[in-house]
Amino acid sequence: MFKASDLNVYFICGTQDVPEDNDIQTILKEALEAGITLFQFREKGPNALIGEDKVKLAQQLHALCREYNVPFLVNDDVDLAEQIDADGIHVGQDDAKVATFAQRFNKKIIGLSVGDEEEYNHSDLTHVDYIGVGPMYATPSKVDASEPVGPEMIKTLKELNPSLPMVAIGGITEDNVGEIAEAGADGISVISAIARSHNIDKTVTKFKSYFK
Ligand code: TZP
Ligand code: MG
Repeated sequence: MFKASDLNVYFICGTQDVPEDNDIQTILKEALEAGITLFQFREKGPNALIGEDKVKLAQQLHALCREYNVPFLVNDDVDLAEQIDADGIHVGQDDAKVATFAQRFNKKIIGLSVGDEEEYNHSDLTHVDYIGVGPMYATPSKVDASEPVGPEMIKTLKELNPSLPMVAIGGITEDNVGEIAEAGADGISVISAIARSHNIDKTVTKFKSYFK
């Protein structure tokens, strides 16, 4: 069963996000040890794994998350999520429409990216468990990211729908997480702040302290 607190410290990662001297298994294990509350496998870009390699890595990371009782979500790839029996799926506005796969993900977690009020108003939230709102700030991790909307967007959307769980995304660091928490987000989702952290335990512990 999904709960809003699952969004507290939500780590997103794919092989493209990992520094050259590290690997995704090691980073995820450290993040899980430190207490992340949700993980999304987001394998994207020119060097992304595909086919069997992608399936194998997803299964391996899913198994690791299971050891820590942390839900494992797949970004975009509905077929992969179903094939490996992931705990859920996260899609963007330009990906498969939730209504087209919701039946296949009955009892699973479904997340949708929402950039602003207009996208919110045009989104069918019938089967959506949470929305990812952003980018909050400029991000180094998404080449086609739209203009930052800032923490104000969390406030705006929470006013429209106070009971819908919302996680902030995009350029969130230990230095600006306070503004996000203050705006009323249920949590933060980050790539680089954890994948590139020199002390994952310290970073995650700091993030967690804002969502108690
Ligand atoms: N969607 C909006 S911003 C973003 C995604 C996937 C990237 C977030 O990465 P980072 O490194 O935490 O800014
Ligand atoms: Mg997408």
